[in-house]
Amino acid sequence: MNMSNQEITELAAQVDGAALNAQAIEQLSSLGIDLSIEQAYQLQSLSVARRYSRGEHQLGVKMGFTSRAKMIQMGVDDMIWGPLTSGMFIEDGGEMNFSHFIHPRVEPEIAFLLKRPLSGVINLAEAMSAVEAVAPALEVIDSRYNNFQFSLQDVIADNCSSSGFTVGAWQKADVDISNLGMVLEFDGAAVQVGSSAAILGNPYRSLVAAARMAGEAGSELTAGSIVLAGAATAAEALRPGVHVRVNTEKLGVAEFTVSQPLSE
Ligand code: OOG
Ligand code: MG
Repeated sequence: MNMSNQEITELAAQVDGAALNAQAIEQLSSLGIDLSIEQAYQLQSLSVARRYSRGEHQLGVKMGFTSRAKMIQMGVDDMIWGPLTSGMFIEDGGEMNFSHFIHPRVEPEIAFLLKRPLSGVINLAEAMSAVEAVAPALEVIDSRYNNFQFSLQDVIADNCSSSGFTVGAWQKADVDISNLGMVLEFDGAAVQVGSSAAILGNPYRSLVAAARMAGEAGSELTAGSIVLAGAATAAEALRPGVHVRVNTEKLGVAEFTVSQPLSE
């Protein structure tokens, strides 16, 4: 679609405003805005730049739609990626403020901590050798669009629904993480059960893909940054007061509690 930079900048302000005010907006695609994938990423960068101008900084990146469970749940079948910022960080064992979200969901993930930068086409062994540590993780996604529905371009423009994440204790990267049981619990009861193998057959493949996407975007995954590999199961809707925990075989747990209504 023929769109000026100014139009894309204005859309970025709208998507960012929806996140900031926890107020859903109409899907861009249903407003007749037909973005290319490239324009959608341009919009994403401009919207995240607004977060940086408010004092947030980048902590890493997240991959999305790296499992069939997620692709099927959302009706999308391409991998996506976007930045994770300091404003999204939820301390392990801490509280997530429900009032800052629209219709948040949570999903079980694996996090990587990089000790070396990565960019471009790499193999599995190269990805593994760049990892300092791995951890069980939770991602909170909160689409800024009505009814949590979107096209591929819509969700890319909305920074891949990124809105929160928690990382459990870092573990040495020498654990074989290709097929670990992962249980997502609400108040101690399992709500999603899966395996890390659901993430592209091995979560390290997600890191390979993230490096490729960084290369294509002319950027890199930096040393010291976090990469979330993508959810192993479908996401679960959050509600006030619930205690959320992921228990991952060999890696342990990551957890947070959702605030009660009206708490600030
Ligand atoms: C988009 C984000 C997808 C994942 O782990 O697959 C994602 C969404 O489902 O709203 O984070
Ligand atoms: Mg995710």
